[in-house]
Amino acid sequence: MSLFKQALLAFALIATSAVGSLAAETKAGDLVISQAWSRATPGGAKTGAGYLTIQNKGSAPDRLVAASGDIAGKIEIHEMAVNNGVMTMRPLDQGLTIEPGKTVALAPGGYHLMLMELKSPLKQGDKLPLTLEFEKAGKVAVTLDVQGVGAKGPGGEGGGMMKHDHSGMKM
Ligand SMILES: [Cu+2]
Repeated sequence: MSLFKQALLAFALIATSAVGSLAAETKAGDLVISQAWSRATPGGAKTGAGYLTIQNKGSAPDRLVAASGDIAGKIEIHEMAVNNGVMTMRPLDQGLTIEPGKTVALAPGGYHLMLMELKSPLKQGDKLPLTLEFEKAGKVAVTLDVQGVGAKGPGGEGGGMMKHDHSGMKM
C-alpha cells in the first residue's frame, strides 16, 4: 500500500469516528435529522427552545409544518431575526421549507422550535421525545438532548470541537 493510500485510510478512519461521536441521526424518507438538542430552562420558565439540523437528500422540497411533544402544551416553528437592533421572533405560519440538496439548521439566533406551556422545567441530561411533521416525509420521531443553560450547541460542556466558551452567560 502506498503512503498516500495509507494516509487516506487513516483520514477516513478519523472522519468516521468523528461522525460517530455526534448526536444520533434520524432518517425519514429523503430527510436526515441530526443534532437535536435543547437547553435547560431556568426555574419557572414556561418556554424553551428546540434545535436540530435537517438535511434534504431528495430532489424535491419538503416542509416542516408542525411539531408536538408531551413536554410542551404547544410547539411552534419560529424564526429569530434582528430588526433595527431589536431581537424579534415570529412564528413561520407556512412552516419551514427545506430545499432539495440543502441543509437547514435550527440553531440559537435563527430558526427554532418554540416549546410553549412547558409542563416541567427542562433539566440538563433530559431526553425529550418530539414528533416532527413534514409535508412529504410525514411524522418523524426525534429526541432532544437537553444541554446546560449556557450551552450553545449539542456538544454541551464536553464538546471538544466547540470553540465557544461561556462568556456569554450572565452571572
Ligand atoms: Cu421563539
